[in-house]
Amino acid sequence: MLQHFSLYFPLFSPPADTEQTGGDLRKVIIDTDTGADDASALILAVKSGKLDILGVTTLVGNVDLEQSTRNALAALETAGSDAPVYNGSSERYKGKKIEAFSVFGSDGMGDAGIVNTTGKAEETDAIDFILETVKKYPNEVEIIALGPATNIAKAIEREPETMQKVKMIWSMGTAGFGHGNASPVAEFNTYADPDAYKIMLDSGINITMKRSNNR
Ligand SMILES: [Ca+2]
Repeated sequence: MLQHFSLYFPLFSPPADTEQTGGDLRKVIIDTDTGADDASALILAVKSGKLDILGVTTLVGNVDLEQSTRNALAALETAGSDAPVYNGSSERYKGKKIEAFSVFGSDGMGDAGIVNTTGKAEETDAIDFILETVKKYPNEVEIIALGPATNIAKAIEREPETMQKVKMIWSMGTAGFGHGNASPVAEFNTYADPDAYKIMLDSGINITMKRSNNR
């Protein structure tokens, strides 16, 4: 069920009374179509010291899947994290191709030549990883969704009961009541795969939306 609708950013500013310490790190999966904004979020997530990043799952969105994975690996490497990265969806939930839509250059990182990672994604598929991890830590895992909801929708389709054990999905999605960035009214992550976003919203999983602060 939709718990909150919030109109502020960033994702990683917890309320003052929920600061985490020591071994009390929040278990998270970060789901990302990694362009420069998501790369910044990954670095902030690592450097916050508040999160146990169990894995990073990638998908097409701002860039294609291969570039998304490469950028995620580079961001984690830059931040000094060895969190594993898993390849996810290369097309929409219903099989249509998502046209990569980057406002950050052809590599999603400003074409600055800074993506030089030697790291590699894990062999395990992102959907398998999400489901295995939620089963391993029932009602403990939070998913930070920074891209289209395609991976999450596929996980819900495959094992809806398992996904009910996700503690919270933090979704960077929708334009709230403001202007969109993909159309005058639509925000990119919802616009890119609306069927997947609907499945996520209708799933009954606890969701907090954090709109993109575009305007
Ligand atoms: Ca994104």
